[in-house]
Amino acid sequence: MTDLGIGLIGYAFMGAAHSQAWRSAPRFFDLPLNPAMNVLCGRNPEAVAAAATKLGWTETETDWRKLLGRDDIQLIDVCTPGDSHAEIAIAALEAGKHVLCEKPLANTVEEAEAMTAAADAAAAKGIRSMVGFTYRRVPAIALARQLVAEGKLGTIRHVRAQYLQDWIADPEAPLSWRLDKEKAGSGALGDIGAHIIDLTQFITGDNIAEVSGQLETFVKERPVAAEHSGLAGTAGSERGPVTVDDAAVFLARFGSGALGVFEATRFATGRKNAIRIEINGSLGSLAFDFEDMNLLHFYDATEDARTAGFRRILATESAHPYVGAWWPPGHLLGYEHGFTHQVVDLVTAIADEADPTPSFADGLRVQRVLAAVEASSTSRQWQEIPE
Ligand code: SOE
Repeated sequence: MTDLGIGLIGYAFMGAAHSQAWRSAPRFFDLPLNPAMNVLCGRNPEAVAAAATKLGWTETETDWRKLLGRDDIQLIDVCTPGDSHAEIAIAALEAGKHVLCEKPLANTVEEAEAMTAAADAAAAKGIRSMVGFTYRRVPAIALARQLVAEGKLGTIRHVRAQYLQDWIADPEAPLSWRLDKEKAGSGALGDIGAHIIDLTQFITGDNIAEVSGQLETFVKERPVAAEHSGLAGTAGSERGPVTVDDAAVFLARFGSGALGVFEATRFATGRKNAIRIEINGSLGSLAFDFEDMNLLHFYDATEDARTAGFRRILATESAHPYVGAWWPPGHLLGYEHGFTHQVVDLVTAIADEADPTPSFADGLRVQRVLAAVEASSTSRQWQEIPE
């Protein structure tokens, strides 16, 4: 089978998640190309070498530009903070490499536009790109999309979406790159709000047309982290400013007229990674919570009122999206499986010479919603999302 040589840039949380996906995808799914884990790239030579051994990469590089000239690399996987996404992804596409880029696509709309233009130019030459909104590939979420696309919910009226975490609720939790606007672009809004914007647009097949929102930074200074690698480092005695939002809330109106209520926060004490989505349509409703990610709740409003009620669907049957390649019914899947499914769909699209989704254009659409929420928070006015 033909190899698809992979060069992965970044080896912290996302680098590890993507590495396990590249490792596991060909072992559970029959892929049309063989992902070869050729090169892991990071700036610190010792640290990247140790990570490569642990995560299963053959070689390392310390300069990402070197990957672009290598004949054994056909795909660049970008797992760096947002401030380098545009530069790396555009250079890679121009060098003829397929690109998988972590979310949010970029730190600004301008960068996302330039990336989308580069992706379109590359697509004309058969070079593919995808943005890593992995939660689309949780089987229960993919099933939700199927049910909506089949018309089971009828006309969508309400979209309720929350992404709740609490990892910086403690004011003494140290600064990390995710709390630095230069590196991350925004805070809870772009890091986790971006996921629920993408998920609700994906499930409903509809785009957000306008928003009215508010951002808040509850803790404005924090201990400087000794090390800026993962979600948080080790606290030192020095303090520094938090330059991003801790929480974002917004109202939305979708193109179809459906109303949306969104909330993204890192201050929901007790909620670790609760992505909660509820959609109400004229014929029924769907509800999902990532902290119970194998379940999808479905209410069929056309059923006999005496016996109708929310049905708890355990999305672990081989008839459910992606599940057939894994375990028997009831043997649950986890966070990492979404990353594996992402790789499966990307590799399949490359082999089929098809454009994978979510595309950079989808990432740009999310970026425009993020920018509109920020603008609305400042102006205290509703903001339209340009098409
Ligand atoms: C940190 O808030 C984070 O890792 C996000 O960056 C991810 O996208 C999300 O999946 C989990 O939380």
